[in-house]
Amino acid sequence: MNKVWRVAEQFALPGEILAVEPHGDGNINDTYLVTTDQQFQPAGGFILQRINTHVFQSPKLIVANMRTLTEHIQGKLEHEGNGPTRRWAVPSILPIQQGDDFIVDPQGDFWRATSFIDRAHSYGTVQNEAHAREAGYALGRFQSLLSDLDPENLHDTLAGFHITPLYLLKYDQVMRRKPHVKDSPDVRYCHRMIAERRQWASVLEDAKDQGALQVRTMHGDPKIDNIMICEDSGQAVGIVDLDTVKPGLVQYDIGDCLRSSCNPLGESPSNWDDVCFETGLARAILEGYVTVAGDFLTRNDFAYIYDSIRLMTFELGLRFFSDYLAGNIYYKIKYPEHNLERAIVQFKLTESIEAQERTIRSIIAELDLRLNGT
Ligand code: GN1
Ligand code: MG
Repeated sequence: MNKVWRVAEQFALPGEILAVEPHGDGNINDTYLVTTDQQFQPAGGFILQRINTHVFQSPKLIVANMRTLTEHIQGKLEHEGNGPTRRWAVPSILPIQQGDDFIVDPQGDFWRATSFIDRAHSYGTVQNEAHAREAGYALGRFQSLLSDLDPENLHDTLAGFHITPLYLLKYDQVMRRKPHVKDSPDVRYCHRMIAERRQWASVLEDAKDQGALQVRTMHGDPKIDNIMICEDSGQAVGIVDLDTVKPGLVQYDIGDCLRSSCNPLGESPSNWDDVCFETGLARAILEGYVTVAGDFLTRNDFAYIYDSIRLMTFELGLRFFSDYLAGNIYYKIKYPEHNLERAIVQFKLTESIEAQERTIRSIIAELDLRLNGT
């Protein structure tokens, strides 16, 4: 019996474990799907994760945040009464037999389990416009359910997450250590992309400091892989991966969702010259988003959507590239140049967004007008 299986057995399960298999494609934590012989979970199984404590240094705070937000959402869903009739699910933390929320094994690894969303799965890339619309709906629905959860009630599980100027500082620090990477046109391209955009990279933080944007509760990682689609209806039924739910800007979420969902080739295509930001998909996502987010979005929120899409894409390129320079200590990699290639993909996507600024801004303006009038 392997180690993961032994950990899985410590959770409070009425049935026998049938299988423990690696699940998903996460870049940080190790994720397993545990299948049980009883239908105690609607899906007959649950998700078990080993939290990467190099990244999340206080994993107990993640579990505490998850409790806070699932209780908040469940409470709202129960009181919705005549509200949206669509199915919506939120993963909840599963207790261990001794009643605690997590396990620290003898090696010091931190494990937690969450319920599985039944009859639903996610996709690594966007499938079509209907899928994109559902992704937008999911983000709006999630944010709207959390729009009255005071961010002060949540811990900061990952300090500095999505604060782009801090990623620039990290990049500068790595560069000062003179990293041992081979010089190449690809590496020079990445340095140039960063140098040309660093003045602008504080755009969201400046808007926050000036009071134009307000800190709310965010998901932090609403990429297409984390959006669950119902197998029966094709509708979005939830967002998973709640580790980075914490105080932040809704713009980080909007930008991250669009950078991921409008790139049909995904984060690791073999030919990055074909990487393109599809504005038809962007329209579909934002249309789905505003059907549920219209209630809490301000005009300023709309004003910064274009910058947020461009910035979150650029930021992920900067984060991948800095990790490549630092010796690949943050993201899991499959081969030595993986983070460099991931960075180039995000930078190509950034250029594609910039080349279509006018079209993207006009989609946003049209939706703003539709919702808020002149
Ligand atoms: C990481 O581990 P995963 O795949 O859920 C990262 C996100 C990135 C994403 C890119 C905590 O998420 O910010 O957008 O990779 N999560 C963290 O695929 O850094
Ligand atoms: Mg994640």
